[in-house]
Amino acid sequence: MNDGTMNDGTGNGAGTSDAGLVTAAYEAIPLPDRRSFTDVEMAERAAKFLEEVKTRHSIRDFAPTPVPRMVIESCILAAGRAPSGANRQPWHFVAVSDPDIKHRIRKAAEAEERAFYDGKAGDDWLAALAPLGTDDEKPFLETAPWLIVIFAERYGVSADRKIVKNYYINESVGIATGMLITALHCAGLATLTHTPNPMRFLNEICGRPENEKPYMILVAGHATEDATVPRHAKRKKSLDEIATFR
Ligand code: IYR
Repeated sequence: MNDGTMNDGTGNGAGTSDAGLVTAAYEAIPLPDRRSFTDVEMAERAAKFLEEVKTRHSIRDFAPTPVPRMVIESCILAAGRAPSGANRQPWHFVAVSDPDIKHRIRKAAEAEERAFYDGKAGDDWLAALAPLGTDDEKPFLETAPWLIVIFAERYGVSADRKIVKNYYINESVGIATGMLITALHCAGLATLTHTPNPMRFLNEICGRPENEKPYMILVAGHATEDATVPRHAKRKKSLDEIATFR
């Protein structure tokens, strides 16, 4: 049975060990944490959050300044509150601060990126990336204090070693990743999403099983004093372009 340990924020129990997550029966409980705000309060809160996320910028110039593990733990727990298909929580986060592991990730990632920028990407893709100024050198993979390697659990394995299907895996892990980025930003950290495809090398380096597929590396830390961002990245679409109200 699910004894509630899934929800105590300890991060234990997902996937392989907690059969209750897979077999629990329906049981309704009163809505926890009910909150109610006036329309004015909601508008203020929404506007305040918008201002907060407007100050999020993907950066590539990371300072070596350490960041306490506790901060990363809270942000990962926040990501773990994301909704997921059948509440399977099909994600695993490997938070790397070890310089040797970061070095190995950098070397392997740069090998993939060299192939990408040397032709694998194709002309259209390289043209699309030109205004971002990216290349195959990824020093931030060693400079930044934390690399959070996000894995998508393609299927679970129950305590009795049976395969357990997961649902809407990409959607679920995408939402959790968005929440992680937002949590890190709200904590005061800068991030970069990095996808040195193919990323299978990350299983070996991070010691993750083959039922988990590397989804993304999220680089996290502080920006250097002279950090820059590409102007292109700050051209955000207007509300009219991204939304229709009917
Ligand atoms: N993974 C490569 C290429 C890259 C691809 C996209 I789409 C970007 O928005 C940025 C980079 C790299 O990290 O350089």
